[in-house]
Parts: sequence; C-alpha cells; structure tokens
Amino acid sequence: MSSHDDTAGFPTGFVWGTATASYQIEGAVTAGGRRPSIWDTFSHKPGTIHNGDTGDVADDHYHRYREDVGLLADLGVTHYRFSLAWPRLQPDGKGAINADGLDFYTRLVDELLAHDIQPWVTLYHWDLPQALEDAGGWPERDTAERFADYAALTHDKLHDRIQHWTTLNEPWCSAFLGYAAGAHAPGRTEPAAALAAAHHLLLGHGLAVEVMREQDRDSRLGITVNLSPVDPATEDPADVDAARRVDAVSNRVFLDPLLRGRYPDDLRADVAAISDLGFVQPGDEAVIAAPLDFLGVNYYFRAVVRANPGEPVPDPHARAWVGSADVEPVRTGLPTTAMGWEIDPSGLHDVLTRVHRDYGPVPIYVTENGAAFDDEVADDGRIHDEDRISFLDSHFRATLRAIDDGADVRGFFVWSLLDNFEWAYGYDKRFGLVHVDYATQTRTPKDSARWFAAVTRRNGLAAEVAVLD
Ligand code: IFM
Repeated sequence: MSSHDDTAGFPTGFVWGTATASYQIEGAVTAGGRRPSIWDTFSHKPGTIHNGDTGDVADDHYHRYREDVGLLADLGVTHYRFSLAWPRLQPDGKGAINADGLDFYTRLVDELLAHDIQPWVTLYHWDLPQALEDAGGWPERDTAERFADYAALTHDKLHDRIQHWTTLNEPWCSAFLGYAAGAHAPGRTEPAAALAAAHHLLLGHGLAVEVMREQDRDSRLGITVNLSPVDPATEDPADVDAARRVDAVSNRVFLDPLLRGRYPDDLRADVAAISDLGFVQPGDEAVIAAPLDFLGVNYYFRAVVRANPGEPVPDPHARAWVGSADVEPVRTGLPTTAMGWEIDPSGLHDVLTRVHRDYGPVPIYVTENGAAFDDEVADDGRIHDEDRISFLDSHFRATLRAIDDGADVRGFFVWSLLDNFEWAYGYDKRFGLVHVDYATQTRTPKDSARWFAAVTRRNGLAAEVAVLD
C-alpha cells in the first residue's frame, strides 16, 4: 500500500477513541447478579440471530477488561466509549443499584484512568432489562421514568470519575428496528408502538439530562443518533417525496425534538394513519430539548430511496420506515462492506455539515464509524485489513472536509475496538481493529490497529499508511 501525498492534520485537542457496547463484548451474562435484558431473551429465540449466536460469552470482556484496556493504551487513544449494562446495574430495571455491577464498572473506569484514557459512557446501548419489556417496554411512558432513575443512580456513583455521559445510543434502532421491523430485540412488529417507543426514548433522555445536570454541572451530557443522508433515486416527485418521508422518520424524528424542541409537522402528517402521537404530552418536547453539551453522530451509509407502489420489500430498514411502506432502498453500485452497506464517505461529510447548517452550532463527536470486512488471518499470523484502513482513511478525510466547511467536529470514535457480537448478524461480521478468536479469546491487533495508532499519535493522516509499507 502506498502512502498518501497530501498532509491532513486534525485540530489540536481532537479526541481519538474507539467504541464498544456492553452486550456486544461483555459476556458473563449471569455474573454478579446481572439479570436478562431483551437481547438475552431475543438472541435465545431460535431463528433470530445468524448461526444461533448469543451474547452469553461474546468477548468475555467482563473477565478480560484489563487486557482490553492494555490494547487501548497500545492504540494510543485518549478516549474510550463504552456502554453500561442496565441489567448489571439495576437487574430488574428498578430499585437500588446492584453493588456487584457497580463494582465491575468502577474497576474498568479505574483501569482506564490509570492508563490516562478518559471514559465516555453510554447509559443505554439497547440492553433493556427484560422485566421492563415484560411491563410493556419503551412504548410505555413509565420506561422513560425508569431510565431517568437508572441514569441518576449511576451518574451519582460515577460522575466523580466520568465526565462525558451519553444517554442513548441510536434510539432509531431501539425504536424502529426493535418495535416496527422486529429485526432487533424485542422483535415486535407494531408500527404505532415503535413511534411511542421513539418518543419515550427521547423523553427518558430529556429526563435523564435534567437530573444529571442537577447532580453535577460539570458533567458533559449528550446523546448519540445514527444519521444517513437520504437521497431520492431520481428527480421524479414521487421519489423526492419518498426521500423526504424517510428522512423524517430516520433523522428528523430525533434531531428536530432534540435541537428544535418539536416533532416535524410533515412527520406527524405522514404517520397520521398509524398514530396521532397522542402519547406526546404537553411539556414533553421541552424536556426532550434540554440543552446538550454535544451531539454524538454515528454514520455508516447513505440511503437512496424510490417510491414503490408495489409489494413492500423484505428489507428490515424499509420495514422500519414507519408510514413509508411504499418506499424501497436502491443500490447505487458503490463497493460494499461485508454488511452489504455501500461505502460512501461523502455521506459522513453531508450529515456533519447538515447538523451544523440546519440545527445551528453544536459540538459534534463522531461516536461511531467503521466497517466489517471478511478478515482473514494470514500465514504470518497477522490480519492485513487494507480495506478497513482505506475505509477509515476516507472517512477521516470526509470529517476533515466537514470541519473545513464549518461543522464543529471535535472527535472520532472508531467502531469498534474488538470484533464482537454484531446483533442479528452474530459473530460473522467483524468490525474490530483487534481480531478476536472466539474459540480461545485471543486478541490480535489487525494492521488497521497499527495504522490507527499512528493516526492518533500524529493527530493526522500524513504518511500514516506508510507504516504498512
Ligand atoms: O454494532 C453496531 C453498534 O452496536 C451500533 N451502531 C452500528 C454498529 C454496526 O452495525
């Protein structure tokens, strides 16, 4: 691989990190009083997960966290984004904090700090305590109240050592893949319930921000949303309107209430036949719009769509576009990752500048971006993942272009530190900078890990690829 000729440096103080999530890496699902989450239940249902995989063992990070923090230190990252498992900290979703669960995260945070790595915590990366789903789950308003209680209990115990707190990761996936498409836990296919779930996730976020802000004014509080630009396949007005609707139910359904304090009027009209949004009570939108210290943006692909008056397509994303059953995704012919997602770094530039342009100046962190490829362990024992290096390189450059164009992007977290449990795709899809041999739990940094370490060291891209020459 050749080196790049242009030099591309990031702003001083740019935050470099990697990201993971509890259910995807921890394993140890019954240790220390942890009780089932919706993902334990879902993954144990036959036919839900590729290959019948579950998160029972995953990367066994619960027992190997010291080794994993060592890997982070080797990468030279200054920040590590991970999520707390609600069912470890509050096994049934309510009541006192579980001391053993807290002890695990306290040890992890202390280990990170001992290596000068700042912990960035996500309170909810999809592992709702099963007891709360049994009581109705996110479509129930009470779940928002339970989430705020959990946030308050946890923040109270850990805010002295953790400054950056993200309430939710990708509420779109929780609400629409979980309750409309049925592709994620809890596997329900109820479009009206998905809309209620989206609202209660946002309400839980707002209530949590309120209480954490009262507990400590120095905490930096945010939320992470997954954004995609949504383009029409053609200029045909039907396709243009399809793109508008998908944008509303994918991006603006979260960005507008969070950053403008109200749901979009066109979204309300689009879903009127499914729900009158009667669950939105007076004052809710103001709670949701509580000031944020930062917005986390996750980006993986651009959506291109067209109107399809025929039969709905069997695509989980399409099923999740509530109110748009007559819309289908279109492939543009770009190369894809192992997930089948088209590689389009300009989409990252576009979502970052869109947030800046349409929602005013807000500090942004790219809290996830990365790619699964069919990695192979070579005869020399290494993983020569040039495709991942090239993917990351192009997305880092797109971020720099967005910064040049005015977006206030302050950091970038690569998804993911480790190969891990990729939800409905199981262990086949490998996103890690570090390869995991699931039979032995051996960790092997891929070439991309060495390349990324050089990027973080220089805070820039110039000649980094040369480390692989
Ligand atoms: O693995 C997921 C992660 O949990 C949330 N964002 C997307 C990643 C890749 O699919």
